[in-house]
Amino acid sequence: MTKSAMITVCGRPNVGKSTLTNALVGEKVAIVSDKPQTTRNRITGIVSRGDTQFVLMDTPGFHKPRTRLGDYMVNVVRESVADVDCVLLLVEPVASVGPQEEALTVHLREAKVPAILVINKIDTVDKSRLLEVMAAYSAVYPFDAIIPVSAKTGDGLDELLSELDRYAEEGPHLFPEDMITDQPERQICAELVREKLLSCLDKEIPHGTAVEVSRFHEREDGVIDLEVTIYCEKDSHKGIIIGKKGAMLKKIGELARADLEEFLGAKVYLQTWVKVKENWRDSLHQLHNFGFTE
Ligand SMILES: Nc1nc2c(ncn2[C@@H]2O[C@H](COP(=O)(O)OP(=O)(O)OP(=O)(O)O)[C@@H](O)[C@H]2O)c(=O)[nH]1
Ligand SMILES: [Mg+2]
Repeated sequence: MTKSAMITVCGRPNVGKSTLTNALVGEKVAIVSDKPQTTRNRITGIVSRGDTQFVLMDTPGFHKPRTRLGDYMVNVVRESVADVDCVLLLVEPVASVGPQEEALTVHLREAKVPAILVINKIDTVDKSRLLEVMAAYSAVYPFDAIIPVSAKTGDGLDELLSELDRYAEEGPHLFPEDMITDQPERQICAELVREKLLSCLDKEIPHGTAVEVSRFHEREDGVIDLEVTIYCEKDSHKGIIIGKKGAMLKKIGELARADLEEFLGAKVYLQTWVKVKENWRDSLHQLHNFGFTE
């Protein structure tokens, strides 16, 4: 008999939700960076384990929004914690509950869903500190379980999956066995480019970028022609993204192309363009164009 479970991964920005999702899936379905607010949409990662299929939903980092894009992202989180079989609240291994976690527990209470506290990044702390972290969180919410993990090293992930098995219900699998995400190929390509913007650029600049695949064409010999447009918010940002004599854009393109070729399993001919769309993160019309609509 097959079983399945829908599981939402939520938590503050940068706590490792996408890293955990990728580690559980065993492949990269969500981009990762050391900057907060990397994920902007709900990303489905599918894990098939024995008879059970877990449909993981990676969500944007829960924060206090300052733009309409931020409003959208926070809404995605709110909607994603309702109507699932279990929610994972991912936290840093720190013995104090922050305002983001407080706010998320309010949503968990409202949604009346089972919730597991997942303490991530345990590779960065002494194990003896974990008891304090557990105590701090147990005081604010009655979690169904507490599981320390390291999404980076894989420590604790088997225990987590075994625990999640308890929330699976009998029924048909929602996705084919070999499927790992529901994102269209073009979107994954755009995200891979955005990941390089996040890793190569400083501070606010990558947060004001959006990436669109404007052309995806497979030649007869299998080479893929990919045209990608990078939107940014200011002329000055455009200059920085392009860099001196185009050096930065070249670096971003080279890094992205390597990932794109691996993902598509084909040789990629990549062309990148940079355009300015002022304040797009606050324009409902532009957000709609970039696919940030409910
Ligand atoms: N040491 C360590 N670093 C980790 C671990 N998990 C994630 N990281 C790092 O934490 C940073 C953020 O990881 P992400 O997976 O992008 O975090 P996120 O929660 O998805 O972030 P947003 O999408 O911005 O909300 C990256 O630099 C990861 O490499 C872990 O278990 N141990
Ligand atoms: Mg993420």
